[in-house]
Amino acid sequence: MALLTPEDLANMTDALVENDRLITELTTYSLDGLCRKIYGTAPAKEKVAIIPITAGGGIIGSFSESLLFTVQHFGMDGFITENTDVAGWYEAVTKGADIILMADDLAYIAHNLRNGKIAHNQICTGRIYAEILCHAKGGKDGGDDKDVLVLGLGKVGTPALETFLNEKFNVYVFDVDSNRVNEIASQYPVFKYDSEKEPKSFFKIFEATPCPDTISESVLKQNSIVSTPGIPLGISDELIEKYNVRVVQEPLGIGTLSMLYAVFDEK
Ligand code: NAI
Ligand code: PYL
Ligand code: MG
Repeated sequence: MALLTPEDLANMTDALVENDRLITELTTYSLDGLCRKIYGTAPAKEKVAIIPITAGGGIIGSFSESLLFTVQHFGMDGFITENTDVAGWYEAVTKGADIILMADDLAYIAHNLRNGKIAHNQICTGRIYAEILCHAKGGKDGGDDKDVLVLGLGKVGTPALETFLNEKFNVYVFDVDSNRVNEIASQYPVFKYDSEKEPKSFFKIFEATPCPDTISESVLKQNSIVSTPGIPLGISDELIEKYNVRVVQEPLGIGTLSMLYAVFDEK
């Protein structure tokens, strides 16, 4: 898994606020409103403990702080444990935490200690960025278009394409790894996207790769919407401007809110 850097998180607070505004404009739902709708859950004054984890590559500067910002920005009570790892877990539980957030290099999880629910960042991130596109309205621009392009078929892209299929989208897929494309096409009713044999442009594009410039001019329409957790951003500034592309992308908070709603109690 590609790991975040402190640089990726430098503008995270502004990005979360700006993306929430854009999501509301595109879907008519605020980010927490959309999470509430798709998971059917709601916060109930849970206390969220964030435990810094030193395993593997260790503490990422601003990681825990970005999680705390997300928790508090959406009106929840949270704290970062003073201790790390196992001592941090002990501290979290003895201070009355209801939900634990913690990440090592392989998994970033939310665990609700009261109801036992557990959520994985890659799954919840794929789901929420896909749901944003499913709920995006475009009127005459093509918001009701049921075609979507999914670029990157890894741990985030796969739950995204499952979300699109559940919402009855025609899902076109591409991955630089052709074995992965074949594997996905053998398991799901998707179309393999081939830019040379059958070029096609899309109003809705989902991207989850760790590479820049994965979104080429040929797949864009005027006013396309790109929903992408991928870091770095897969579309150039030049193409964003030329096609007036609306881009939903933020490094940590959107996926984190999705994880929290995945473990809250049903409303
Ligand atoms: P992964 O490694 O499981 O999957 C990435 C997929 O992209 C692979 O199948 C790979 O073959 C494919 N790929 C690589 N280069 C490509 C290219 N040029 N064109 C098409 N496909 C290409 O990674 P994962 O966990 O799915 O993460 C994807 C991205 O999302 C990473 O950049 C990760 O850091 C980011 N991420 C962001 C989050 C957020 O909240 N913004 C949360 C979780 C992950
Ligand atoms: C959570 C993400 C999204 C993209 N890549 C994943 C990543 O960077 N994982 C590593 C997180 C490690 C956190 C570190 C800390 O500060 O507690 N152990
Ligand atoms: Mg995110």
